[in-house]
Amino acid sequence: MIIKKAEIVAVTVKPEQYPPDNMKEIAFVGRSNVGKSSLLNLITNRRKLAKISGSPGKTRTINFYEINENFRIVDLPGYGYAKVSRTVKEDWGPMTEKYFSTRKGLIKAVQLVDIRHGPTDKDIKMYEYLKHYGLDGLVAATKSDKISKTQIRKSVEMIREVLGMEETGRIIPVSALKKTGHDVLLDEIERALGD
Ligand SMILES: Nc1nc2c(ncn2[C@@H]2O[C@H](COP(=O)(O)OP(=O)(O)OP(=O)(O)O)[C@@H](O)[C@H]2O)c(=O)[nH]1
Ligand SMILES: [Mg+2]
Repeated sequence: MIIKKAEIVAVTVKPEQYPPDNMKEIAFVGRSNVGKSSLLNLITNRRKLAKISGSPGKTRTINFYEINENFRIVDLPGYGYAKVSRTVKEDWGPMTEKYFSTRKGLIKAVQLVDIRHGPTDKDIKMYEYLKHYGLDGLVAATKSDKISKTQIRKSVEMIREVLGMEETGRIIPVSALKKTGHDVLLDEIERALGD
């Protein structure tokens, strides 16, 4: 897939603000700071489409990006960051739950897991949650530039085991820094959109 056009169409905190439910959507989920916004910029080849920051918890809204006027990528707020205020943490559950439980166009999630640390308890819970909605099976293992090729292979196996992923599931190492893995991920997204 070649991304010719990518634009942000909505920054939302509640369903009334969502764009019309008339396109297929792919959600990006993962803990805060795992690299969701960076990966979005990488696959769309737009350096500043999604805001990136050194301070975790940057994305606190549900952001909708329209791709090729054909489908949307939805950047969800990161979970599991201890230092955000309690109100922000309390908002996370209901806000994302609303999206997952009501969105008809949502067909697949890309769950991001840090390749160095593997899945946290919250990542495992998230994977279960995605399974519940039939959205599981696609994981991007982020920041692959931080470890060696051998370690990448081991980590991918470990992530598969810890998440209890099925044979058909895919784990794709990606690096926003080295700009690798996004082509494979895009192929998988294209496949999901075509199914
Ligand atoms: N080395 C390396 N650093 C990365 C990579 N991807 C992201 N980062 C860094 O990780 C930090 C967080 O990246 P973001 O893309 O903002 O992460 P996020 O998941 O969107 O974070 P929230 O919006 O807080 O949920 C930034 O400092 C990025 O520069 C990568 O592939 N390699
Ligand atoms: Mg972000």
